[in-house]
Amino acid sequence: MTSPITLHRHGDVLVIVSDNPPVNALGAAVRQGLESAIKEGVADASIAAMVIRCEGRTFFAGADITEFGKPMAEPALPALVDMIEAADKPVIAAIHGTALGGGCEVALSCHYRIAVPSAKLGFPEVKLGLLPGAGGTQRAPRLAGVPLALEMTAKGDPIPAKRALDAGLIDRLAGEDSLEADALRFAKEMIGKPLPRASQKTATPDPEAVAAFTKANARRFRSFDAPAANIACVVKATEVPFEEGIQFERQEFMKLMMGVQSAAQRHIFFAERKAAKIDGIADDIALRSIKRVGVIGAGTMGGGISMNFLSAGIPVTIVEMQQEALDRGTATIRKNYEATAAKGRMTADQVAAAMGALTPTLKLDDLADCDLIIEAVYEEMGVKKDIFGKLDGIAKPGAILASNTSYLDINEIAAVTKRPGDVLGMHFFSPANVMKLLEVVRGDKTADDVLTTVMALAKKIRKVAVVAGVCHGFIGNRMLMPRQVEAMKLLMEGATPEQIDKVHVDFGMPMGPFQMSDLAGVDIGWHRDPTRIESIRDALAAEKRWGQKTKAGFYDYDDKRNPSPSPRVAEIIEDFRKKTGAKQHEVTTEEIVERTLYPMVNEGALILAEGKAQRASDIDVVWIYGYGWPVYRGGPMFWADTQGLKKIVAGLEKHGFDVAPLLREKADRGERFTS
Ligand code: T1G
Repeated sequence: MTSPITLHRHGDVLVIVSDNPPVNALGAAVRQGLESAIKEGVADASIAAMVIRCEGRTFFAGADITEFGKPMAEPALPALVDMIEAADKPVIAAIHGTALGGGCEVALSCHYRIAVPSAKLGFPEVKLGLLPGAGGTQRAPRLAGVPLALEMTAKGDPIPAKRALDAGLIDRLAGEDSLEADALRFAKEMIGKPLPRASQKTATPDPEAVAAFTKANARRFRSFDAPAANIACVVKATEVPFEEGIQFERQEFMKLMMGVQSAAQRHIFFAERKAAKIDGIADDIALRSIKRVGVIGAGTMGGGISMNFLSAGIPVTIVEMQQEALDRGTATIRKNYEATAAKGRMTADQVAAAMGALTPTLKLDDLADCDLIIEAVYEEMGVKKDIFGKLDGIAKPGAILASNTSYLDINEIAAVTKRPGDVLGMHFFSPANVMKLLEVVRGDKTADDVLTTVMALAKKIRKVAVVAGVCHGFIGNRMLMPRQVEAMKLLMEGATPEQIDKVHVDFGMPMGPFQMSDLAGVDIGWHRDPTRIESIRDALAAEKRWGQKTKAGFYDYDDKRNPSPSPRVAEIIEDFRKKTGAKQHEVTTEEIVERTLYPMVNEGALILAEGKAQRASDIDVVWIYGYGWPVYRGGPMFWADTQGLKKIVAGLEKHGFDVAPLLREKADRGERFTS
């Protein structure tokens, strides 16, 4: 097999080139090629300097994550970077794209670094539950100081080349189109000069910065193991000699690598990318061109959906029935953009461009030139059928017709059109311009190119898309239902809303079932007859305890929407317990987990067996990006695997649930849902 590393002589400079698509990951072949190239360059007296660069879209984007958990082939990355730094002639890293993780560590081990202005450098390992394990935590603070090293390693966001230059992480900027030539020139200039080695510099202690950084990020880092380990390594770099710091880094890296959190976060890294693939459809299928999007409904969802496309530079025609609603909707879009601009995340020009690409109208006919039309109106099948019937006569041939419905039957909606192949669901999560998840609901007749076009468009509008089959609630909301049903039953049997919510928040969810209900609206799906009180929810709704929006739901809320347990809700629950004669008992945390989280896994197994999700990891992606399931637990199906499926089955049986056949089958065979 040919090596991904090739050597090119330019006079007395050896250029070492890596060509390992898609991101020049530092897999075994790359490491072996680099090792022999450096050895050759060092041994060859006619070589006076070396340049390391990469073909394709980026400099090394890190270690090859697919190699983790398997025996690591020699040379290991830490040894390789030490060898580069030990070279007795200048080695220059020529950086473009994103020098990330081990790629950034290779760069820091070089004597000099030159980058194009558009390049970025970063240590995203913490997002995989890890830390830079090849000297990054020791070299970065020596080159750029503790504050930037803390930010880069413990938060994991890349920095632009200019900031890296100002901080001393790189030495020069190259021309955007002359990286190799500029790197060669730089190399020749450095021949014969003393060799700067990051490991020989000193990292200056900065306890105030460490304390401030740790305090400022305490909430964000809550429950994660990796950020604290990154901070500890950076601090260690200021306290002990380099070699000792490296030992400490290695020890902390291995602890994280062997831990469940990193396995979970690496699982989600690949799961998110796998979700974009549709089994059985060729990768090279021609996509439809989406130049203009129509959105029907300028309410919260319609407005948020429109912003996704406007922010991606795709013009939107937004339709409402009443001028007042249309004006309110467009004003809300503008207000949201202006709020983003006020935070410095958009310029006034960008706001103007986005709003300039928005065409408000009262006429459905104005959607005739749209390539994709997304209906985001009232969640009622009759209303949706009426709209799709009209769209069938208005939309141009080839236009894709999508419904934002959160659980209704896409096949039924498609059936009112003469073009069911062009119809599918695009289920955005509120707030639609913020939440990353998009459930793409594939109807029985949805054409392959329609599906792949929408999946590709999802990436363009920076959504994480998951294909769902048609069923009540698709994937996420379908799994939410058993959780909510059981949570209500637990109230009847002695638990309180705050007790149940606390179990979920302690587990790592952003909120529990009742906090979520108050946020979404207790009255969602309520029959709206205050005289018909058949459940605790009916009783709350009848008293206009509709949640945060009425400052009362399962909790009472102050003006700042801070929740407090509600004596009135306790009374209502007590009344219902008495009325129904529900048997009371001491509800434990374990029971709450078994009766609210296990049934979700059970439902996930049914969804898989019915083919409503392509793979278990897709279900995990839905819950991470749609509901805030803690990424360090990897999603419901991965989490079930870590608990052991036998334990899940036993817990479900203990509480009288019907165990999904696929779940039982896997448990009996000692199998996992996720790899
Ligand atoms: N290893 C293996 N495969 C990788 C990979 C990696 N590091 N990065 C990306 N891929 C695959 C990815 O799965 C996808 O595959 C394809 O490349 C395109 O990726 C010792 C321990 C670089 C910003 O965490 O952030 O170094 O789906 O769709 O949107 O200290 O990929 O096509 O089959 O994401 O243009 C640290 C992770 C590793 C960087 C490009 N590095 N990658 O984004 O493409 S740990 C990272 C990214 C480490 C050392 C430590 C992004 C990207 P497929 P993509 P993109």
